Amino acid sequence: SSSTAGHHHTSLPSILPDSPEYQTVGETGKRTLWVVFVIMTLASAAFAGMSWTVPINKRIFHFITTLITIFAALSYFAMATGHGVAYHHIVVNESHPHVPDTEHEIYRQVFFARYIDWTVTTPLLLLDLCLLAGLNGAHILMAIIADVIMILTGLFAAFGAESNPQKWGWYTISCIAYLVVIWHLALHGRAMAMSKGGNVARFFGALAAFTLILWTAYPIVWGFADGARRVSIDAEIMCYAVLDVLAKVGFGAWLLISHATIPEIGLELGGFWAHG
Ligand code: RET
Repeated sequence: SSSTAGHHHTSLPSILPDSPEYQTVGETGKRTLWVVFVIMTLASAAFAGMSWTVPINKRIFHFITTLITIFAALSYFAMATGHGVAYHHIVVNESHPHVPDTEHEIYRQVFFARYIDWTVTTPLLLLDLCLLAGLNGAHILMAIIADVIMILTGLFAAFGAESNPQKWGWYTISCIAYLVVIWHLALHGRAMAMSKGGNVARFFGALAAFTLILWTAYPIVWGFADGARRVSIDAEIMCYAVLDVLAKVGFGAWLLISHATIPEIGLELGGFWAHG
């Protein structure tokens, strides 16, 4: 048998169905989840600490950015301790020459805690970028709603069947929603940031490009891991770990350090956030 869980039935006649294959987290994956939990916790403390160096009416980016790593720490704690994970049952039809087709069953772990995390943190990341650009409420709301649709349809794709359009249909819908998000950032966000000119325009361009490259890696990793099942659970965990640390901690550190050195950032936000 090609099954990884087949050690107990090697002597059974082949007329019996193949036993299911389990694709689950290993030691490396678990250790990676714990490491990222620690990184997110330390980053949350550091970002919160940085907020005390500026007056409260200038802390909106510190507030949003600290929340992003706090939510990530919660999500990684859940996953490291075995919460927020479910088995996705996949039935694959296999055809063989000379003998009847067989059905191969796979149970692959899906860490749905990620999608809960992303539903909250990707809108907050977008909010950071939109406020930096000085985008109006209407465009911010549209970008965030498209983003939430992207994540939730991605969650449905992760549990989608492969015998009908479910999985790749939801994936396609999610990618279209992602294009709507990019549209708002690249078109409206960029135009608003450019109209501010100078340091803010330059910094928005760099941070948005960094975001665009990192975010685009997520659907690619998903395609090889959840999608085509060519990547093990542990490798999937490691890919997302690197991306999450860069997209949340790298992004946040860059934003908050620049906030301290570029005085024009967030100059007009006082009225909305806090007076003083
Ligand atoms: C999925 C799969 C379906 C297609 C698309 C996806 C996009 C996900 C993105 C996630 C970004 C996550 C971040 C997390 C925190 O740091 C859901 C993977 C388009 C863009 C930035």
